[in-house]
Amino acid sequence: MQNKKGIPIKTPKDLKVGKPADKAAGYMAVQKTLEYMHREPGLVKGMAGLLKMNQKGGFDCSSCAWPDPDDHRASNEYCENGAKAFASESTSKIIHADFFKKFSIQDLDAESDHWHELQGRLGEPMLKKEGENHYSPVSWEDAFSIIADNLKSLPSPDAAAFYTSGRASNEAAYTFQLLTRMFGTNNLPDCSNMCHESSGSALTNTIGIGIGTVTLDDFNSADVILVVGQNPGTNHPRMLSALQAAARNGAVVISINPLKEAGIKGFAHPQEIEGMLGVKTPIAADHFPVKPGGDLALFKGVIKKIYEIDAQEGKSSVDADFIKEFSNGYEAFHEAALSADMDSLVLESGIPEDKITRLAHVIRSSKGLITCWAMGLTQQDHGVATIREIVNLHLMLGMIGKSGAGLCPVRGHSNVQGDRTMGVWEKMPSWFHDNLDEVYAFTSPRKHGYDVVESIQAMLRGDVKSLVCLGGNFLSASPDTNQTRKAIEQCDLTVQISTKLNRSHAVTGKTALILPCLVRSEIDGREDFKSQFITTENSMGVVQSSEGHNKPATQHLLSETQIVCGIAQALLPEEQASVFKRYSRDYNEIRDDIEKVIPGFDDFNERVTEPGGFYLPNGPRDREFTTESGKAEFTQNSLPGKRLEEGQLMLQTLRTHDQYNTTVYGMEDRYRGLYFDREIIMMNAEDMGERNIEHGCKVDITSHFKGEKRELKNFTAVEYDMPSGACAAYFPEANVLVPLDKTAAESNTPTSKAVPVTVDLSMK
Ligand SMILES: Nc1nc2c(c(=O)[nH]1)N[C@H]1C(S)=C(S)[C@@H](COP(=O)(O)OP(=O)(O)OC[C@H]3O[C@@H](n4cnc5c(=O)[nH]c(N)nc54)[C@H](O)[C@@H]3O)O[C@H]1N2
Ligand SMILES: Nc1nc2c(c(=O)[nH]1)N[C@H]1C(S)=C(S)[C@@H](COP(=O)(O)OP(=O)(O)OC[C@H]3O[C@@H](n4cnc5c(=O)[nH]c(N)nc54)[C@H](O)[C@@H]3O)O[C@H]1N2
Ligand code: SF4
Ligand SMILES: [Mo]
Repeated sequence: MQNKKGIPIKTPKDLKVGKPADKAAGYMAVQKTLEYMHREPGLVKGMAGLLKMNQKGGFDCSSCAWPDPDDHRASNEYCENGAKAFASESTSKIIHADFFKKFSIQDLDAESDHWHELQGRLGEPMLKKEGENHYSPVSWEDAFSIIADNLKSLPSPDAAAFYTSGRASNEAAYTFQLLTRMFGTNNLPDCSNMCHESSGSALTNTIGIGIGTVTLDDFNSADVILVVGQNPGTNHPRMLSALQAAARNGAVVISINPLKEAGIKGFAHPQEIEGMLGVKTPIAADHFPVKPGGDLALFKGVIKKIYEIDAQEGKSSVDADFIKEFSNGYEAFHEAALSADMDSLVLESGIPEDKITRLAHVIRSSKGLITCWAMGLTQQDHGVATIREIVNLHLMLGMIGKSGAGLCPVRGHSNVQGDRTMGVWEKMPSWFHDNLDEVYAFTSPRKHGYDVVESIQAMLRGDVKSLVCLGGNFLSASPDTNQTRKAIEQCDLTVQISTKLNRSHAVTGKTALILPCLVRSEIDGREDFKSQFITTENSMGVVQSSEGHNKPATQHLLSETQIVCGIAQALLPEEQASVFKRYSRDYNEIRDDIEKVIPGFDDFNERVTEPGGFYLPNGPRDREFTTESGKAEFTQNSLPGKRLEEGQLMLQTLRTHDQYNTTVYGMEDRYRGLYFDREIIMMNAEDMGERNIEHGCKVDITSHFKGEKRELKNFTAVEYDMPSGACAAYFPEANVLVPLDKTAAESNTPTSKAVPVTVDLSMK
């Protein structure tokens, strides 16, 4: 198959549906790794490069944020999807000026995300001038001064927004937020706003820190592990090794998810002989097919049942010592928990009472409980309340701050947690600003900035006119693609610091820049500049160094940090610019200043060169809770109530096994048995029957919010095992349906897992 420009693409439209896999990984994972290496960098370069991934002294996998083992590391410390990420970034295909001469931005926009991915690495800085439809080459110097001139001409610094995606290194993120604040705004939207913001909100207010409390080691001593609203087989594949080891040690792993995801059903370790032969370790001991958004009701049900069983058996499972010494608000929580109405909890969770009782028995007898979660919880209207209820469960049982127990929000991008630690947030606390002011002798702006949704709303109002993006794909990752497109096109300037082509290069402000950067596996150094390493922080708060060993894709590339420093030097007054000049010559200087501004980084440069890095302080691990009361807070969380009108289904938007967010590596969703089409909607058989929709039929999907309608036409309906009332389509194709203004309470996260829709047979 070829596209209209004669470029071969492999996007067969004919839908092939197979049987969902009953295990993850195994031999196919090895085969797929080899296929991707062959397609992109070539086998020799690819496999040699992989041996450096996640090794001490090597480079950190840029895909997900799952941690590496502290001590022993295998020589192949990666998974199929880590290998795909590496293959994608080390491809031998390069996009040069002739490519942009051939394709206008409209041509690029007409192509699929998969086609964008197949074109190769961005090779040199490119500029699209106002009124033109093509990009042409620009020097780095000119690019920096175009940005500086535009930003200086704005009516106020608050008319610019500075977006960060979670692959940026600590050094790049730190310099980026500093540049933004020295320029004079806190408009620092980031991908976290659309991701784990609900976890941050819930955890900060209850345990005093916005991140998880467990270490990888805790998985070895836990006896019950809940995996809630997460698909680790695809999105955090090596988490399955931790779950497999825990299961072999006798731990019970329980999945709570409307879908029975493959990795959780069984896992064949591709690097163990039995695994290669497909012998699987069953991981989930039990599966709870919760209704979409039914988790809050389920956890309330479990809590109520624990009290009931305690009363029946005359034996309390509550940790009274912990509650007394370390917590606040228990009595009110306890009273509210008892008064919850079990029938409504069963109805809202979709889980029968006897199953809730069974889950309560398992959790009640646990000596070490870990709860893991991801987007299935955070991207819900009541995501913050649900996570707070999980915190309640852990607090009442004293399951925090002891070996084998704790809270585990599993973070997305490889350095998304680090970027936040570095100050990429639109509302950093005042101590952070105080420290910045002291170290850099300036007055940082204190007014909170815009998050992602607020930035788009401000662009639509005309209040934000310039958007500078440190990585990511702002257009396709954001909700409501058509509104976001309009917002971006109204901007005067959009800047993308990127590695590979994506839709945000095709849908732009009047003037647009593509600034291509190095990837982590490449050497960041030149003849006049000693090669540098960078640092990252994983999902469990370990900070480590990462150094590339591969030759850069082209000689025109700069590192993210160099690019940020370049913009800062062109934009800021001399005294401030000189800081960035210093930083760009030696990243140790950046780390020395991070140490002064951010607690936990003492002797940063020294400690980070130790193999394996170091853990950041984490109060709750030692039962220190830095909330206002100084104690862990119990909360009361009410159920969301009715969320669907008659005839509506709840649509979730999720990832296939063959993509990294908006990067579509291939067209398969292997573990779900779905091949070769992304424009599909998975539905429950009964819901299809009621609508006279047969498997394979074309349907139109309409989302409903506050009387507004958003539509996607001609999607293919696929019968899939999930609770009635639920349906699923892929991110980013289905983002058109996600309303911009429908966000989670408190965190303002778009509710990408909770879109009320109607589905009808297509007319034509
Ligand atoms: N290979 C690969 N790895 C990745 C990514 C990628 O795209 N590709 N993305 C990275 C990023 S940024 C992130 S944030 C993570 C995302 O990791 P995940 O959160 O695992 O990603 P999703 O595909 O959004 O899957 C969400 C899961 O939640 C379930 N779910 C949906 N609604 C509900 C609900 O109401 N209740 C419950 N209990 N479950 C529900 C879905 O069925 C699905 O299994 O992965 C990271 N790692
Ligand atoms: N409907 C729906 N929408 C969602 C979600 C969902 O589940 N459903 N998930 C949300 C979540 S959890 C997230 S995190 C966001 C993701 O939002 P983003 O982080 O904005 O999106 P990505 O697809 O991860 O960004 C991919 C692009 O980043 C660039 N890139 C890759 N590596 C690097 C690098 O090392 N440096 C730099 N500078 N650039 C690089 C490449 O050009 C690539 O095209 O999407 C959110 N949107
Ligand atoms: S689990 Fe995540 S960090 Fe580890 S190799 Fe796989 S994709 Fe990379
Ligand atoms: Mo994410």
